[in-house]
Order: sequence, then C-alpha cells, then structure tokens
Amino acid sequence: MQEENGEGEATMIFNQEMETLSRDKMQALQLERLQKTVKWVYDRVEFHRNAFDKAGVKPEDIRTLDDLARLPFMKKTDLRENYPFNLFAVEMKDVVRIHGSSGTKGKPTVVGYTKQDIENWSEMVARAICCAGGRPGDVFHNAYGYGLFTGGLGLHYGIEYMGAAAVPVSGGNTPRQITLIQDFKPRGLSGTPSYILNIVEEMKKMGLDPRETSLEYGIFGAEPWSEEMRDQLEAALNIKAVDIYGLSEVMGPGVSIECHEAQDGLHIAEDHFLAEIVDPNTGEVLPYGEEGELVFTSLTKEAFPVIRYRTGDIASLNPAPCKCGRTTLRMSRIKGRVDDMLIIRGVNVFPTEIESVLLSYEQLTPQYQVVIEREGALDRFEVHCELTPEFASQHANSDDPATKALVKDICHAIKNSLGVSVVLRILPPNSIARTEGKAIRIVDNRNKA
Ligand code: DLL
Repeated sequence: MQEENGEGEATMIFNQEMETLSRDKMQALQLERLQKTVKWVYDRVEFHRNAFDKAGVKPEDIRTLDDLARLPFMKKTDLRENYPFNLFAVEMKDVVRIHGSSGTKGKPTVVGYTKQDIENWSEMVARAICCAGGRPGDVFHNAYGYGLFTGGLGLHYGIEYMGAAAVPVSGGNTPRQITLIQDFKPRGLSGTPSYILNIVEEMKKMGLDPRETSLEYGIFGAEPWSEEMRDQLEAALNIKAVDIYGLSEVMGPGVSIECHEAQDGLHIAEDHFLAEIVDPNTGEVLPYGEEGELVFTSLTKEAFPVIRYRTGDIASLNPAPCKCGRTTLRMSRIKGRVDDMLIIRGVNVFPTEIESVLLSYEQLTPQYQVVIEREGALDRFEVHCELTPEFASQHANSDDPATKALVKDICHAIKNSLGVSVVLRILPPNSIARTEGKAIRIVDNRNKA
C-alpha cells in the first residue's frame, strides 16, 4: 500500500503494480495463472473434466493465451444443473461463504468462496473503490442489498479492506437512508442507479436538497444504465458517478470498474480474470473493439473457478492505455443482456437505448418500463414513462395539448434514434413501481392469460 498523496495518487493506493503492468508482463502472469486454474478444475471437478475430454483438450495443451479458445464454454444452465455444490473445486470444509441468485427463474445459481477467495475479492473491491475516487478514512454508505446477492457483502468487505468505515445500510427504508447520509456524512455511496434515484426523489419529497450532502462519489451498477442516467445522478447529487460491474458466477462486484479520472470504460481486474468477447450466436472470438457477449475465465479462484463463462452481457473491449495511468483492458458499459434484447419489427433494441432518449426530457422522471403484450400473432411494445410532479401539476389531464405534444415529440425522438415506432404511455407521477435493488425494465405479459 502506498501513502495517500494528493487526489491523483489516492486512486492508485492498492496494488498499483497489478494495475499498471506492461501488456507482456500481464499476459505472462495470466498464462501462468490460467494453466494453474485449468489443471485445478480438471483434477477436481467432474463437470470440467468431462467438458474438457469432450472438447479433446487437456490442461497441458494450454501453452499460450490463444489456447484459451480451445476450452469449452460454461453457461448459467451448467450452474443450475449442478445445483447446489457440484461445481465446487474444494471440499466444503474449505468454503467460508456462499452466495447465489435469488432463484426467481427456477433453482438459484450457487457459488462458493474460500478464505483466500474472499481475501482476493476484498482486495479487488478495495482497488475498485480507489479507482472510483475513494480513500482510506472515508465513510462509505453501502445501499446494496445484503444477503445471497453479492452486492452488499462484496462492497462491504472491500470498503473495510481499503480502510474506510462501512455503513452497511442495505437497500430499503429510504427515509432512514437519508437520515444516515445526513448524520454520518459519507464521502462514498453505492447502490443500483435506479435505487439511488429513489433516494434522490425521496430527499426532494422531504424538502432536502440532494446536492447539499457530504457525498463526493458514487459507485453504481448491478444493472444496465445509460450515460444520460449518469448525467442525471451526478447533477442531482453533485458527485462523480462511476459504473461498477460484476456477477456472482464470476465473483461479484469489482470484476471491473470505471476510473473517476476518465469515466470511459471499466478497468478489468485482469490479474484475476481473463476477458473475451464472442459472437453470441456462434461463440467465435471477436477482435478488440467489436461488440459481442462478454466471457470470463477466473485466474485465481479456488472454490468456484469459471472457465469461459458466458455472461450473457453485451459489451466490447478496449486495450488502449487510460489517462488515469492504468494499463488494464477496459470494457465498455454493458449495453444490455442478450436475453433483454427486444426485437421490435425486426430492429434490435436494448432498454438502455430507450432510456437514453427518455432521460433527455425534463418533463419525465427517470422511471420507465417496456411492456410487451401479445396482440394476435404479433408482439406489441409499449413504453411506459412518468411525468414529473412539477409538469403534471400544470398539465394534469391527458388531453392537455402540452402533454399530447410531448408524447408526439418523444415518439419521434425514439423513431429517429432507434429506427422503431413504439406506443408511448405517459403516466402520472409515481405510477411505475420503485425497487430497492435491480430495476425491472421489461414487463413481458405475453404468456399471461
Ligand atoms: O449484480 C453483482 C454486482 C453487485 C455488480 C453490485 C455491481 C454492483 P448478479 O446479481 O449475479 O451480480 O447479476 C449479474 O447483473 O451479468 C449483468 O447482466 C448485470 N450487471 C451487473 N453490473 C452491471 C453494470 C451483480 N454495471 C448481472 N451494468 C450481470 C450493466 C450489470 N449490467
């Protein structure tokens, strides 16, 4: 660890060496760790041994990083089929933590961590918080949910590891969150961008000015969000907001994060994870700069290593060094999940693209949903959004000419920007349900009676 010395260096306190290695040195380290991981899973996990044998590849065949492409992919269904612990590569006596998905779509996906895994993860998140502008000595308000979800505890251990004071508020009870922010005076804040918006909304309702808190930086992620949403959050709270990415299957938050200096792509913790972008349909590896599905291979995990895990998230990779001084590969913001891509009259649309258009209208709140209905043999897409209380108080009724003009204008803007016509419904304030964690952007009513 290096002493804090001015804002620039504060971002580099943790493991500066790993974040600024030359490409050659990083790749040599990655190869060594990949070879170890591949042997580790082949010797210990039947699933991986069978998958490798089926693909005709043995651990000793991995001689260069290019050989990674010979290894079989892992998918979410593999976790479900091996529920709960069959993919663990260590005995249960060596597992100190279990996380998983909530299992709303069937069996939850379960992941495990050894003591060393938790140590690595904590260090990775500490590094991520520094990257976002955090420093030892900060008070940090963590509004990610604590539980099986990795957000709460993942951030928490990193905050402590960095030497900051963690306020483990979790999600929900928004008025209390606001009191604690006012009383404890945190510099750092984390949560899903949609929940942070709810905090802002509640502060305004309470007659408080969200720009007047002690907060200086926010670490937001766990769901797709747009540049426009960042602009709104930064302006509303008078902070710097950075995007943090991760997933429980690969580790949790901290797999990558933006730096506060550039806010231009998320630095991947490359000493722990190898990233690839593949064509979501063919699985073919795509070159840097091309958009496709993110795939991760863990390089240091003991309990739950992943080999070429298909995340389902759409992004691209950028190898250019960053102005912050880090040399690590950067991934773009996540455009959306492969499963969340809407095909509206033959055009591919992600909810974040609709978000970008809606958030440019100050008459609307940042709340929105895309509702899909079955209409005969066709799908009908409706975009639901909400008027701000200020606009609604002046133009209460839906026949109001200003509201009608607004609807027309937004439909035009969506058509111009995305090339599709949608049905737009503008709802009164507070019509769209608020969430404490991940926002629900798509409501699919097609299979409902
Ligand atoms: O969401 C881990 C996390 C917690 C990340 C806190 C960041 C902050 P899961 O619940 O397993 O883990 O969900 C992982 O969420 O595959 C993406 O689809 C989505 N996701 C996560 N971060 C981002 C982000 C956590 N920054 C899934 N932008 C991932 C867009 C994100 N989507």
